[in-house]
Amino acid sequence: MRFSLAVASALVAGVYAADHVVTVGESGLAFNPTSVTAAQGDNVVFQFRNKNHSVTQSTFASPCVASGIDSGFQMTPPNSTTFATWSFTVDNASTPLWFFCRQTVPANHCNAGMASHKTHMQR
Ligand SMILES: *[C@@H]1O[C@H](CO)[C@@H](O)[C@H](O)[C@H]1NC(C)=O
Ligand SMILES: *[C@@H]1O[C@H](CO)[C@@H](O)[C@H](O)[C@H]1NC(C)=O
Ligand SMILES: *[C@@H]1O[C@H](CO)[C@@H](O)[C@H](O)[C@H]1NC(C)=O
Ligand SMILES: [Cu+2]
Repeated sequence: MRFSLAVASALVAGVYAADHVVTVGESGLAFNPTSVTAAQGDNVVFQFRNKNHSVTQSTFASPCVASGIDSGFQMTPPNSTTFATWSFTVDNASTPLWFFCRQTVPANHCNAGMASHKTHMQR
């Protein structure tokens, strides 16, 4: 499972920052949505919906290798109605940023990604 972030534009003074909510593990081994285009100053909020996942920064070249910020593992029991969240503020103009889940037990979640991260590349 993979996730990417692109920055569209700098935050304009006087415009409120937006929250972009991304669910993790809501339906299988996936981020939803799989990519977000945000402005600098916006927050990206990951909501851990089920099982034991992480949100871990990587690179385009090595999409399943940790490099950068990391949520740590977040365990959500079955049928939970409350969810742990982890967020960061988009403050770096050098995007896109790439993220994956580094869970490998019982299976490698990054390798189980539904789509190639290349399809989410900002054009
Ligand atoms: C979540 O997964 C990690 C890595 O596999 C493991 O170390 C940790 O114990 C797990 N947490 C729970 C609560 O099962
Ligand atoms: C979760 O909810 C489903 C549907 O109500 C139920 O069948 C299942 O036993 C529940 N699982 C747990 C661990 O409570
Ligand atoms: C942005 O860059 C700063 C300084 O290099 C770093 O501390 C921070 O973790 C970065 N944030 C993201 C979301 O990559
Ligand atoms: Cu995972």
